[in-house]
Amino acid sequence: MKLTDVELRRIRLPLVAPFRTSFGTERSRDALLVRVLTADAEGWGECVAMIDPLYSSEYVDACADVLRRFLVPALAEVPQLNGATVEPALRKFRGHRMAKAALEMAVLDAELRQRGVPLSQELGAVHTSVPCGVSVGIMGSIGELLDTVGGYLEAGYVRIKLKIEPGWDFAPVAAVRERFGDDVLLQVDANTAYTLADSHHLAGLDPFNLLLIEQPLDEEDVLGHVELAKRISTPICLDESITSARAATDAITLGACQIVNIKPGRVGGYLEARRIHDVCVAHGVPVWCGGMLETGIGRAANLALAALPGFTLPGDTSASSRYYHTDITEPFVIENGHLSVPTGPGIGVEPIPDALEEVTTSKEWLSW
Ligand code: NPG
Repeated sequence: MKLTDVELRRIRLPLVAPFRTSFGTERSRDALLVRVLTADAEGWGECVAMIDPLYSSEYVDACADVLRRFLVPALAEVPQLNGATVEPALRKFRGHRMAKAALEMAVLDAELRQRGVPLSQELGAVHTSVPCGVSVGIMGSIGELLDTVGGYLEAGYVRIKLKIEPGWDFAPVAAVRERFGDDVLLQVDANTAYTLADSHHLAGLDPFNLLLIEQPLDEEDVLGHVELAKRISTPICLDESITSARAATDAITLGACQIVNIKPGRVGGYLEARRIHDVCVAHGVPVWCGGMLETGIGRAANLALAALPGFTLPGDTSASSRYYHTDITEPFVIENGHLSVPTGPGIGVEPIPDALEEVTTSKEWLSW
């Protein structure tokens, strides 16, 4: 394969409700889509970067810039292009994993469509459906939180993740346990909002039998997590800190985490995500698939990944209706607490042209 054309498309989808985390509030999803054309195939990728560099250093304008100026021109030089040759061709450019991941996803989609192979099969999936967890933002009141969690449980979600920050941690967890009982699979996500000095406070969550606490400390504070793990009994899961298979190996070996959240965008693509899965399986560390408020494009690919055997915990792969009134693909619908893994070639879904146009804010064909 060789690249013939690449389109960068910006879209904006309003969220069904604002989503507040310890680092900010998302009201709409301003995403970047990458569409690649080769002589025989078309492929789509979704970049998970947000509008501001608050979750990580990447942000959507910077991703578009690095794709336009460096990544796509470098890839256009590769004669034997396929999913596996993307990462080696882009390795000389430091960082920019979310931008690289979007481009790799589009090339992989094009390659697999041409070969007639579903992404799930290519990655080594063993399940045809995936259990759905849901991530619940920080709310204005406990009452609002309990109504929201109750609605998700009624809809069939099998695991609840509460976003926490100092001042919104113990009380929401206690309220959810009190209202919905000890059987609900419950976990919390701090998005780096605490320091090691909070370890005594975080130990206060131990009696609630949480599945895990996600990324309590700064992303670079790996040794802080090692120390925290000795002071609390809730298992620690890392998200922001795990940027590669090497970072995963180091964190696990040091004892910084007992569980890993895998987000393909954060680690540079689905192939590195699979390597992290393999590292975790080799160390007996459970993994689950995170989410970045993806449209149906990214969601389809995440479901393929989440169907691998090491994904033994429910992920943030929720139904389309949890995010958007209208998605740009056929919506993913929760059934008996699960979403079906797409079966078509490549990522197995395509944007619906009218729905895509409706939310498009800009489009650009690249030249090189
Ligand atoms: O369901 O896609 C989803 C969102 C899951 O909580 C979620 N994502 O830190 O993991 C995270 C968080 C996030 C949301 C990160 C928005 C960045 C932006």
